[in-house]
Amino acid sequence: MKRTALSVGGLALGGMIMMTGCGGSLDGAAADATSAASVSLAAQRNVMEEAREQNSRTFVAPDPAKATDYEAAANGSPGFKALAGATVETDRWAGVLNGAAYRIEVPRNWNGKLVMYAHGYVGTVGNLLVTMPSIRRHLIEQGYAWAASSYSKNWYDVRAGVEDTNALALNFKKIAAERGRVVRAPHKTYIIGHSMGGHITGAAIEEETYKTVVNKQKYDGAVPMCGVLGDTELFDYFGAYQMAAQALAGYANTPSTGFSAIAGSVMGSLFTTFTTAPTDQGMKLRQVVKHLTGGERPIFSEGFANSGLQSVVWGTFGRDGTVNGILNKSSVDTRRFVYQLDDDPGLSAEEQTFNDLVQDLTGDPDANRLRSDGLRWIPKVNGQFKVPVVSIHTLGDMYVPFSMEQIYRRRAEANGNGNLLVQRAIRAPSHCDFTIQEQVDAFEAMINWAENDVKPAGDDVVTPSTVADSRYGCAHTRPAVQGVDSAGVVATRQRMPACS
Ligand SMILES: [Ca+2]
Repeated sequence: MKRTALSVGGLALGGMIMMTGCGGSLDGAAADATSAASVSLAAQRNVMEEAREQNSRTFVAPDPAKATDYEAAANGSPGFKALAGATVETDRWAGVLNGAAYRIEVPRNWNGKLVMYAHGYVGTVGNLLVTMPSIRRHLIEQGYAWAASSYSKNWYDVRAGVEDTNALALNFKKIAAERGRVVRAPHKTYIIGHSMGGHITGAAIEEETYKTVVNKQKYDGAVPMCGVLGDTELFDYFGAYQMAAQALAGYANTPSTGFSAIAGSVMGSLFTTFTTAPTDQGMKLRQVVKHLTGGERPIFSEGFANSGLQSVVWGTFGRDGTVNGILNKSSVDTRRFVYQLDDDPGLSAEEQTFNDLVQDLTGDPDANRLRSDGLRWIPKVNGQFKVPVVSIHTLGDMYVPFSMEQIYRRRAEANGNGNLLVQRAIRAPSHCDFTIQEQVDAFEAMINWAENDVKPAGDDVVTPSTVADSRYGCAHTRPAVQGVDSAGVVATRQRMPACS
């Protein structure tokens, strides 16, 4: 057994995920990223609200002049270098807004539309990080301006991410003027993001967000990619996975927060090599995880065997349910899960026994309640939105699993908004490991829908027989291209089962 997972035991939501498309840091400085008037209002309201560990953490915005691609903008203010080989000229500005670093790029022949980019989780570190959109070349060559915030806080602070991204959008015209370029306000503003940034993207367009956020920004369309679209249900999944794993290894009654003491033994019981060679008990875990993550489907096998990403998932085990101090109490609730050891949706006697054996985790129903001082600590993706959404998700993602899309679908349908949501399954085995073309296709599909009322094609993510088809995901999966996509994505895609 390789004990690679043990070395990441201390990582937060996933630790440092530096995969294609999952940019840097995240978290934001929520309520304090605002106009003076709304700040003071928030401060007044804040008196009645409890504090939390995240509030006391401090963060450092990077100095734009120290970036490896630093280049002064035309008027001498901080900027960054042009994209190599870009066919259009742009203005590029870097700076700090309300404690969050940002980058903005505006083509000289700007089309009047702004795309906000929300990056993924950076980790439990103090240094903030700005990440540029993976489809930067496409955006600027099509005339779009883009802007990206580091957010003013790290950790899993979606509240800060939404506030700081909105604040940057609201300040776009003002920043341009300060840099010597007079622009009109964007006539369309869109939002796209990866992973935790997909959560931010989904949350940013929610009615509850418009009502409770301090920095109020409306969006005309959204593209969440590999997004945490089930919001806190992601942490329920981690909890269920852990409790099933330890039960299969003979530790059903060990407290969830006691995992570090049994981690090695659990892994040794379930794998001869983590996670590519499961034992008989490990094969049962594989079934459990398959159904927790979206059901029988192509690329699940490759995803389960992706030991690097699985190590990140196992690194979340043993937590106390507060998402590392984002909440004050645990929100994790596993009671609704039915653990499947086979592909029959019914419960066999063995499954019944197993479900009785696995410990339930029960969170505090108020752990992530509505607040009077702004967004919830973990903003919700309720499925209450009024703009077109095109989401993409890889089928083999064990970290932010495909089931997030199924949850989003059900929530949108429950609120009568299923007609505004198009989802696309991508045949890849990791987290956010999309090709550039898949991301460009999703973006253009959303734009054409928002602006020309042409609803794009998508995949049914909830019908089990459809999702289980061996060709599921072929419709929107696009080949990796050498020199365009990362070497890792190019290599990985060659190992995926062909669609033809
Ligand atoms: Ca069954």
